[in-house]
Amino acid sequence: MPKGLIISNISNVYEVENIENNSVIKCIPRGKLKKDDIIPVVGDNIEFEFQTDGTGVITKILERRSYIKRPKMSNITQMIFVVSMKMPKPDLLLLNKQLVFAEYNNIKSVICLNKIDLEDEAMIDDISKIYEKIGYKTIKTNAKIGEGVEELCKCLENNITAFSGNSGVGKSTLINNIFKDALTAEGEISSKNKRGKNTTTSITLYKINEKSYIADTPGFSTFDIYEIESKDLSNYFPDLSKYTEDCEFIGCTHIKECNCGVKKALEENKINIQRYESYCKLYNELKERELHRW
Ligand SMILES: Nc1nc2c(ncn2[C@@H]2O[C@H](COP(=O)(O)OP(=O)(O)OP(=O)(O)O)[C@@H](O)[C@H]2O)c(=O)[nH]1
Ligand SMILES: [Mg+2]
Ligand SMILES: [Zn+2]
Repeated sequence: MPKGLIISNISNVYEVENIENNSVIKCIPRGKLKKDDIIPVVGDNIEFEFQTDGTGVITKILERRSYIKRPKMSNITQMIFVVSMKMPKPDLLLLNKQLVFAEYNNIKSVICLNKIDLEDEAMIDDISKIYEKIGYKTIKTNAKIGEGVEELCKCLENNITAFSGNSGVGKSTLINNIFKDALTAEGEISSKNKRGKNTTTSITLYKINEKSYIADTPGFSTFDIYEIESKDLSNYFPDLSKYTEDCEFIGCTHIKECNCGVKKALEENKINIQRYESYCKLYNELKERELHRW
């Protein structure tokens, strides 16, 4: 049975890259798949059967390494969180939420600070340092002229990478630049990956080389971390979780308790205040939802 990778999906039609020869086949899922409630998504490795008209039928979804619900995608190994330095201004609460999401889903994070041409270097460095200190890789880019794109390309190797960030931060511009880079090296990608300038509305995987793909995804504004229980949230803030063993109370929320290791570290400037505030805000959001569940 031929094997393939789902690279795009519009309603019931899936574009599948045939592993054997890289050709792209339009497929529909076999009816049975739906009854079992396993619906194929972009990123799925699948088995398919050819039909007489050259299209295919998806017969099996192979085991997923990771699965995210919104946007629906599987097997992502890395996320690049694009933050615009200006227009729109940096949304660090969203970034922190996205980093939690990636930690929770076991996906590697890279932070891309874009539109560096529009902001002071010192301001950009401040943000970069906060996240580098926690252990996140940050890359500074000016997508408009391709500055920093080479560094970005390096971390794409052997990954299925999804780009995420608010509308207008520059995801599509970055991805177009990455393809310009790949294009000069390999020439043929262009026609397969014709891309418009418009706001992205569906998920598509673009192939960079044999083992590397990138996904341009529509606005992730509804970034969903509600599966996480409030009591576990600090586990996904590596800069906070370092200090939770110093908390006096078991089940310390690090918000109101005294003798809290996290709050002590905050007072000693070992934790960035903006990160801590995001933690509190997200904690309260999760707690609120938990209360309304009953
Ligand atoms: N000055 C400057 N402008 C940029 C930069 N990167 C992107 N832009 C501009 O910002 C605007 C939005 O860029 P897009 O790449 O469409 O943003 P996007 O993140 O794909 O947006 P959505 O598809 O709506 O989610 C465009 O007008 C780009 O030309 C940059 O580094 N510097
Ligand atoms: Mg876009
Ligand atoms: Zn605590």
